[in-house]
Amino acid sequence: MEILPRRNVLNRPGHNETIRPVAANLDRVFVVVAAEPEPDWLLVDQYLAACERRDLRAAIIFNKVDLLPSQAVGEGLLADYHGIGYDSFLVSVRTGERLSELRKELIGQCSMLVGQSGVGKSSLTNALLPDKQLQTRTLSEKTSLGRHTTTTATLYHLPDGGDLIDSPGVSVFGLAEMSIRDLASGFREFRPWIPRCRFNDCRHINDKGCAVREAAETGALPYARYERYLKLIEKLPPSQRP
Ligand SMILES: Nc1nc2c(ncn2[C@@H]2O[C@H](COP(=O)(O)OP(=O)(O)OP(=O)(O)O)[C@@H](O)[C@H]2O)c(=O)[nH]1
Ligand SMILES: [Mg+2]
Ligand SMILES: [Zn+2]
Repeated sequence: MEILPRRNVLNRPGHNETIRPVAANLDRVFVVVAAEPEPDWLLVDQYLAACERRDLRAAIIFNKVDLLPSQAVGEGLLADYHGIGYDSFLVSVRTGERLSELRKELIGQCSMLVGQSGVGKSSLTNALLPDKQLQTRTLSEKTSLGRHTTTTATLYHLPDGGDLIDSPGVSVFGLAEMSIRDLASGFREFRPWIPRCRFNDCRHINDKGCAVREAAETGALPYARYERYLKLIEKLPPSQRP
């Protein structure tokens, strides 16, 4: 039997500091947010950086647009991400809005849904796989914060070809093995500026002559993303933060 090389592997920390593969040969990761619960943009940026680090294509799904006053509100919330080149899909599982567009994107690809609990990853998977009925939960049942209804990543074959992985999201994508340098290049809009920093080992925090910080301060980069970069640095384990 031939063992094909893995194109990319997503890891998460296992027990005893081991690293366990989550999914191999992924074509695209969809970071799912929703009108409810309120999007955790720090988490979104963490997922996106983890994808960039592994050369994984990423896109954003904004679910539950039926709960928004208008589509424009959703577009506005994603403006920074559009500006830096991430594709996005504003959908509603409840009304079926724009689901066919998403369905087309998934054909022949291996895609994975990640995102905080309750955004509707399993609901989306159900909607895209008519014969499956995965367990989803109602928001009123949301008593234990941080607990996921879906507990393991599971791969499903799509009817039109391709695979879809539903995941418990949060636990899958950590900052495992990321250095400050990885994190900075995981913010794709920083990349053109990084070589212009005065020092090679610039951390883009308070470093002298930092081009990234200056670009954020003058509005050449989305400032909110830069602020979240600073917050994510603080979340790195001390050993990854020399
Ligand atoms: N209003 C509205 N509610 C939705 C929509 N999609 C899903 N929901 C509801 O959101 C709740 C959570 O959905 P799930 O699919 O379980 O969320 P999940 O992302 O899989 O959550 P975990 O498995 O815990 O990570 C359920 O009550 C769904 O009915 C939508 O488009 N609009
Ligand atoms: Mg789920
Ligand atoms: Zn810098």
